[in-house]
Amino acid sequence: MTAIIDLGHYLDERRSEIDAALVAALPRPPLCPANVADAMRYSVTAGGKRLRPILCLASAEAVGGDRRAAMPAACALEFIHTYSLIHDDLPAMDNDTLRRGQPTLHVVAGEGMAILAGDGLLTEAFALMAREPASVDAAVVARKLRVIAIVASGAGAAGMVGGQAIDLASVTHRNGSMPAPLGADDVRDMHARKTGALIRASACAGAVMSGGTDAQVDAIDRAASEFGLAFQIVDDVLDVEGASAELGKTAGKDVAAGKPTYPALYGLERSKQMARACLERATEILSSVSLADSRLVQIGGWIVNRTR
Ligand code: GRG
Repeated sequence: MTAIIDLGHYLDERRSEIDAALVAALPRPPLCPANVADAMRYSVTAGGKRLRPILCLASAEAVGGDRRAAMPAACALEFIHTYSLIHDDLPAMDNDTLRRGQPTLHVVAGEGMAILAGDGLLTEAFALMAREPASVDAAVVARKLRVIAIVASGAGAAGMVGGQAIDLASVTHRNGSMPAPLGADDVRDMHARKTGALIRASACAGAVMSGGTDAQVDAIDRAASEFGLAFQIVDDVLDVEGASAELGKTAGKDVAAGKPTYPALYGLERSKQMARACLERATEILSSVSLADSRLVQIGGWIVNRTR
């Protein structure tokens, strides 16, 4: 019980640090036009669990570093995540009208502005990581470059964008016909890219930026891969069991769209067991580098037990 209360307090504290840093990092006039600044701020400040930046900071702390060094990467990861949600909700993709409990950006600002706000957030993410923390120390510069490469591959065509491309092609062909359903391995690969890659990048970026050893970074990467899978399984379960009001997005959409989900492949109970098994594997991996007592394991528990 204490651990749960402690975790809640920890998450609230990190969330307020992150929220303040995100607002400070958003570009504003006269640097950029007010309309695109407003659109970016609308989606970034609409809420959200801040899972990716929290993971980034928790990894930095787990390896004994100063989490402030990881804050620019943490904000960059939330910018990238927010851009992906804005673009995913567009009529050309999932065509959704509710996100983070608010009307989606294209509903309030139009499709063109939503595309631009997403483009802006993606680009600003890399500008932020390149700029901050400002240092000429060769070790810090080398870590920043490594983090930029990690985030780029998590977000790019080998990662999130690639996963979204598989998802898009799994629903309808361009000629309107239905493609063959994805098998279990394809579903796993799609999710490992679409959701897992940015979660892995988040955890690794924090550990690298704070000077984690290669063994620590490797273990955190493998544990985060389990977290990513658990996150997706739980997301699919919540799509079936959750209510739109609590989720802040439209529940039941995956089933309605005939998407290949874990409950559809394995059933609800087996899916929940699979998510718990991911947490057990992640805990073992983190134990192997003496990180079982870090916040990371508790964050894994939060991912598996979340209700939104
Ligand atoms: C458009 C390139 C591009 C990629 C989109 C993230 C994504 C890829 C699509 C979102 C569709 C979706 C609902 C995926 C399931 C997992 C997921 C990323 C859920 C949303 O993340 P949360 O729950 O959201 O962390 P909050 O709002 O809490 O930050």
